[in-house]
Amino acid sequence: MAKKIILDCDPGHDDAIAMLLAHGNPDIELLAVTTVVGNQTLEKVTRNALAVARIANITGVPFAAGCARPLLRQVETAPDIHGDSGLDGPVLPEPLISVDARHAVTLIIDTIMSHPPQTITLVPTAGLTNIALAARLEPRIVGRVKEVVLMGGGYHVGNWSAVAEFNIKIDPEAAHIVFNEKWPLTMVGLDLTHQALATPEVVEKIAALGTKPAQFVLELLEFFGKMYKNAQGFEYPPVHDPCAVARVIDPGVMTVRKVPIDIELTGALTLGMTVADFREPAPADCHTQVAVKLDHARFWDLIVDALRRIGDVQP
Ligand SMILES: [Ca+2]
Repeated sequence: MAKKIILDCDPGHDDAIAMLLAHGNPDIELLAVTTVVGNQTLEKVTRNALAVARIANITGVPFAAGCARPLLRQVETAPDIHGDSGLDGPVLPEPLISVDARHAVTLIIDTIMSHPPQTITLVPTAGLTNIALAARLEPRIVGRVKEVVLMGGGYHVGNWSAVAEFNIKIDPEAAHIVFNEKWPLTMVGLDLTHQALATPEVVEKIAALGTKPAQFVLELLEFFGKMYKNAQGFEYPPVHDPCAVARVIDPGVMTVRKVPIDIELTGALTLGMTVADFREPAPADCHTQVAVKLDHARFWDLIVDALRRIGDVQP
């Protein structure tokens, strides 16, 4: 039976690839795509999500726009990585679908409450504003979702400060809510995603597909790679967000460790740090785990396979 997910995202180059993986993989049923301010403004990332839907011919899936700002903090976006549009590089088509009338938080709650318990996995790949508000507005979702598998954080490394990762740092209070709710939570952080590099070998495999969606991914990776080299000195770009989707599809694609994790809210230098406690043994009631080691070949095979199945879409 396909695994049902809600993808909460801020496309974003790697979010776009996460969408394609979720859509193209036969073991995933994409129930909803929700957007939140992050890599760019809410308006831009929502438009990008709808454009990606057209590129991959994603139909029958509701898309909803969520929060336009973090709970407490001012909006911070990442044009140095994702450009002015949030998805610079490829020419984006005009979307063919429009957003659901509901707020993303309402759509998330409605979707979880209308399905049997323990059947839906939440996959956030952006700031956690929508997810935090959903948990506060309808606390029953916490016991109802199967698990949360999110891209964010890093237990040994940051990218938006020395110790904090972008998705957590832009809305640390929301992250604090999400990490402290008692749902099973897997953090797919930078420690893992920095292993998901789009190497020339990977790019070659995607190019060999010769389809329009594959060409779209190549153009995303080209821009993303250039920005990552300039902004953070990466030889090849780390493709973060699809790692969380891949974990849901094939848990064996990465190894994890069960460790308590909390979010730093008061540190003068460490705001937004995901503090993971690796002391043994982990407490019996520990509900969080971190991804540690990626099987690089197995991960990229999933992406290539999803693109192959999507095929050559005629938008
Ligand atoms: Ca993202």
